[in-house]
Amino acid sequence: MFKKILIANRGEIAVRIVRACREMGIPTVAVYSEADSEALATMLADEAICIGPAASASSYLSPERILSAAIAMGADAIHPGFGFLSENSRFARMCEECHIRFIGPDSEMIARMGSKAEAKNTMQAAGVPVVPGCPDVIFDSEVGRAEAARIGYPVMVKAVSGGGGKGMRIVRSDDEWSLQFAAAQRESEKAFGDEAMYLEKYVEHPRHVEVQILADAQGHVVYLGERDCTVQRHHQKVIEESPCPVLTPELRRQMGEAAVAAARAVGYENAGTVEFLVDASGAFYFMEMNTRIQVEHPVTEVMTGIDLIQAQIRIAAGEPLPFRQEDIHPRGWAMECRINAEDPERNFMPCPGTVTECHFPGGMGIRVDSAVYTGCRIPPYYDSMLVKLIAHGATREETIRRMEGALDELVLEGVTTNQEYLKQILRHPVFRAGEHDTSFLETCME
Ligand code: MV4
Repeated sequence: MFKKILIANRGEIAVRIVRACREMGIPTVAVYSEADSEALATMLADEAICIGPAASASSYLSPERILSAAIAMGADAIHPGFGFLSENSRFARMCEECHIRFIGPDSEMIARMGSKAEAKNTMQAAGVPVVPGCPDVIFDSEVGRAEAARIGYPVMVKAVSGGGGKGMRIVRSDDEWSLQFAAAQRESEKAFGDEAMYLEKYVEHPRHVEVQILADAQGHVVYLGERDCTVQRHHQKVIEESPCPVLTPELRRQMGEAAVAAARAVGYENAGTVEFLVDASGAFYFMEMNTRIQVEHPVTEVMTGIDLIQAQIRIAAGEPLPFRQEDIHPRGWAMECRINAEDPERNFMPCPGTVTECHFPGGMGIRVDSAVYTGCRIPPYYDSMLVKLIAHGATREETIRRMEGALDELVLEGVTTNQEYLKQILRHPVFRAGEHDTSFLETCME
């Protein structure tokens, strides 16, 4: 097992990783920027080291600074968490070259899944359902226009280097083609320095359903059920739940097996998430594979009783999975709400500040993942997520009621949050019926 793990992240996920390591008896090093010197993770980790100024580019996003810290502190592994360097294949390769274990898949796998067009073609070849489209990468607008006509409008233009909605446009007719293609390509060039695009049929009113998988170095692959992340705003997830309210047991098994086939096809190792779109008829299509631990991983943890961070660490250390598919029995219903320091009344503008008063809910089936404490400062430089509330119950209704109680009980003073907005979503009849699609927040929460 590793002798010391450096946590290349901040906020609640850094705290989450410290806790997993502590349980495993592995010493931890927290890294922090000048804006995070009083962060909870720096206090809970065994050691902490400042890696630079507040700006992410010169701290949490700097491979050189993080690797220097790991070498200086004698860490033999790095957990990247999510965001920041977690899906940066160059960083993973630098770790490999320095003989420091990157806790995740290897750098080639990250690069391979990072190319969304290549990932899609690989999955199609492995027999995983994909959205009909064009297998070729498109640079030229007029080449794309001809392909769009062949596929049939509406189509979706996506950035090969994209993901999470950046560099993506719906095109509804040939008249719109030039404008939308140019806009998507420009956005991709700006965000990823890559003008490569791909094209597929647009799926109307889909749900976002993702399957969590674990794969060890010995070639065992299991799925741990799905998470429905359909409640999103501008590609930011707001509420996630498991199981997906519209899947039949048969569809669930098919998607789980498709996710396992996807992982096997590429020789995947470590934790991964296979993202699907599910249309109104129940047809599902591979979208992307995320090679990191995800924000919403606790939903799967409370459903299965499996500690995903601990599993990631053990897999990276070469240990085989201690369970097989038939040992995994997701139980009940789970839901996560993301509490952000933002103002829904002011177009969800981020609201950094000092948390002057803080009380977390508890009781049956409630878990709180957070790095917030009374008196802590929320810096303006990073993501605005403050708290993840996770509720677990026997049924969807019981879980929603527990979540409503937790949202009532949660106190965060000094900063504006989306707490009330979340309560409104939970009360909405369309959400309550589980009948929402990805346009729910825009169409129902105006
Ligand atoms: C789509 C789609 C419809 N048709 N692809 C958004 C993020 C990226 N992972 C995939 N996304 C979409 N791809 C086709 N061919 C609709 C979306 C989409 C979406 C997906 C999941 C959750 C919310 C969404 C909101 C808008 C669009």
